[in-house]
Amino acid sequence: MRRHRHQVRVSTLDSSDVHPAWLPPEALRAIGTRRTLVCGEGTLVDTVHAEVERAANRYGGSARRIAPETGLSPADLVFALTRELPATQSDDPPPGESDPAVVSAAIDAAKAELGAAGVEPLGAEGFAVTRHGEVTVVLADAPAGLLYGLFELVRLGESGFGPAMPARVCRPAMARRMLDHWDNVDVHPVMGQVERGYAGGSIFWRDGRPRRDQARVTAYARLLAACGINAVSVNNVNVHATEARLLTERLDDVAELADLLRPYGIRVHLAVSFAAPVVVGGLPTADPLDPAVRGWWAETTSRVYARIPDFGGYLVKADSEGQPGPFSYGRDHADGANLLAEALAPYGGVVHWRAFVYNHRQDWRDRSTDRARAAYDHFAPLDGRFKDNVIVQVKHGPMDFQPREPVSPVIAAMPGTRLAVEFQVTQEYTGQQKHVCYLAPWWSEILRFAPWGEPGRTVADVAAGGSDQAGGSDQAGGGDRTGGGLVAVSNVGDDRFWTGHPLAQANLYAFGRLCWDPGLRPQTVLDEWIDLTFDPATSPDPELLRRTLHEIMDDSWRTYERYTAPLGVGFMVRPGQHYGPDVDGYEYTPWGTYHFADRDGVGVDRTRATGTGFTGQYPSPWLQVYESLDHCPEELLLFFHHVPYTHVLRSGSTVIQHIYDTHFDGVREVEAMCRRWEWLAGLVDPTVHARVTERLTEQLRCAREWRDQINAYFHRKSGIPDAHGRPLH
Ligand code: GCW
Repeated sequence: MRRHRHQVRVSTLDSSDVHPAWLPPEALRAIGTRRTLVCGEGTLVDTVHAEVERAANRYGGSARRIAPETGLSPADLVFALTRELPATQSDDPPPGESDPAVVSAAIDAAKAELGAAGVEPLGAEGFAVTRHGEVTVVLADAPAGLLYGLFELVRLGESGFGPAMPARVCRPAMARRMLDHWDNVDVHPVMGQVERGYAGGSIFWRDGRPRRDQARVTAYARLLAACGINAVSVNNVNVHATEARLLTERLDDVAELADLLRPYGIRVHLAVSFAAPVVVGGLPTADPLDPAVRGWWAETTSRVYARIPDFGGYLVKADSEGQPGPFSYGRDHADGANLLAEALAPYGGVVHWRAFVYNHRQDWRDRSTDRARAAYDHFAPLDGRFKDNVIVQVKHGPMDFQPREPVSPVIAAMPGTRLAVEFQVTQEYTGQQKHVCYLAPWWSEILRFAPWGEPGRTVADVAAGGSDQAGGSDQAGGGDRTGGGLVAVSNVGDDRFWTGHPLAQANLYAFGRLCWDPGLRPQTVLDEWIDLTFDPATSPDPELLRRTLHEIMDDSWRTYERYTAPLGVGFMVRPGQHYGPDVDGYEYTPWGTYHFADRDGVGVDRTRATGTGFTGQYPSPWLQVYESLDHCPEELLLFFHHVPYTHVLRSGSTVIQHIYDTHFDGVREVEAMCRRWEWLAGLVDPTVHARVTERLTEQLRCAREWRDQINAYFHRKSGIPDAHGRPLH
């Protein structure tokens, strides 16, 4: 048998100045105290072994690597591949309760249990964890499953070794679970090293060069694997001159990152410029139908795969916010995406083609143009024309990662296309990692949304793909293709806490977990994160710690929503930086993000009857629900309707009074967060405590500013006083 014994580079990160996030050494304590056998071949099995060995060295257990034909030895934990189970040995076993025969019996029982339950095959990344006698067994069909099984055991801690441990079989809902870094190689004169980054510099790049902090990137890969991510795009979708060369002469820089991410099952993707044939290839055109252009992409892509055989594929932002695209050549986005897909297909690569295409130079005086319509108008007519390895990547909402938006109608409009849904873990419009804003409840709401009405296929089902036809409607489409999965913009930088705000780590963790299982409850995910990150078991008051973190974080997204733009109208942020209030900041600009407040009312009429017709992009029942003032969900009222300030909500309150009330409430909730956080002094790492305290101080200042500006603005516009006589300025 061929043996791979590469030295795996597992993190040597001991620099006490980088926070371990959800993988402090204690998270592996339960595993590290056990005797573990790891059976199997390949890089990812090497990683599992290295992880267990490191934990065993710290906590007194042992980690033995065995081949299927090697003899078993006494063990409490076994990792094995279903097709290469260690051979049973029963000749003359030494006595003892966990002798090799016991281990062997546990493996056999685990395998038999899988067979009886009819849960095989486990698939490329799935695994089973079972317990028989005194032995916990992790089985997988492929090495990646063992890696994810390891991290499942990390989450289980001691309970993974208890008599009551129920057998579990886990497979990811999404085949591709991806993070997009908006990291620049060169420091961009306006956007800096990381576009919309709120956690310092890039962990990959610095001042035009690779950063080469191997320990940091390895630690990152480990954290991502532990929450289930398996793909990373390493540069900004706005591809500038230097970054365009990552595809060609700077490919070695990408390969270095691929080498560091590979041991944790993460494939590298690259954002490329659609104009690459011109800007780096020296061709006169990037026309997707030009044979020389096709030849250039084929040749360039073959070089990429020669250097990085498991390269994931390309990510493209085309004809959007100044990025080049097929429109320059009179071609459409199917022509553009298929060009790259054709080059990637021989190697199994995919192209993520973003649907974020709109006119960012519109005339604000023109009330008929509606940015919310743009992605659907451009992409829905192209359904069925994309090659199989094109994934159209759609932002979850029709606008742009606002704290509240309806689900994008594109998600229901392209049954013949693989769709990926894009989230924003980086908090561009949700407090920029200065504000506590746990986003999992928001993402969970979106993933559970049924675009064709309930009961029926959900957004998560569309992203996962497959042949589930629960929607029952012809439009629900489906087929049996793998879906495009989930993608999110990363919130990580070179900050010592990774994410600037230490509590923003929970968003990164939660995104990975929801990709794996979109049905997880956000509070459960938060519990996992708290238990791993803060090790409440060693805290003097674990209950207070857990409860207080929940009180601060569970509802923090809704708190943020309360003190910012009201009732789904969006934006009202400072132009450019997107932080803090500026109610009219975008109102008379070309960006298409308006609220239309006047002395009588506020909101965007997107109805078919009297507005932009955007509601007509939804299938039933949402078309009717959103069209109707009576049925429209109130949190989206001003997204879909322009209403007078005196419009009465279902609560009985008027729109204007609702605006005042929610803004006072939101600030009160932030004040409560600040008090609660003080209780945790002494219960969490003092450096974490200090950083969060500093951020909360800013959050409170900013929330008050939002409250006062929004309330003053609407008071001045409407002339209507607060029913409770509070100061409106
Ligand atoms: O929300 C906008 C951001 C841009 C970003 C763009 C996009 C990378 O303000 O900074 O560009 O979205 O998603 O492409």
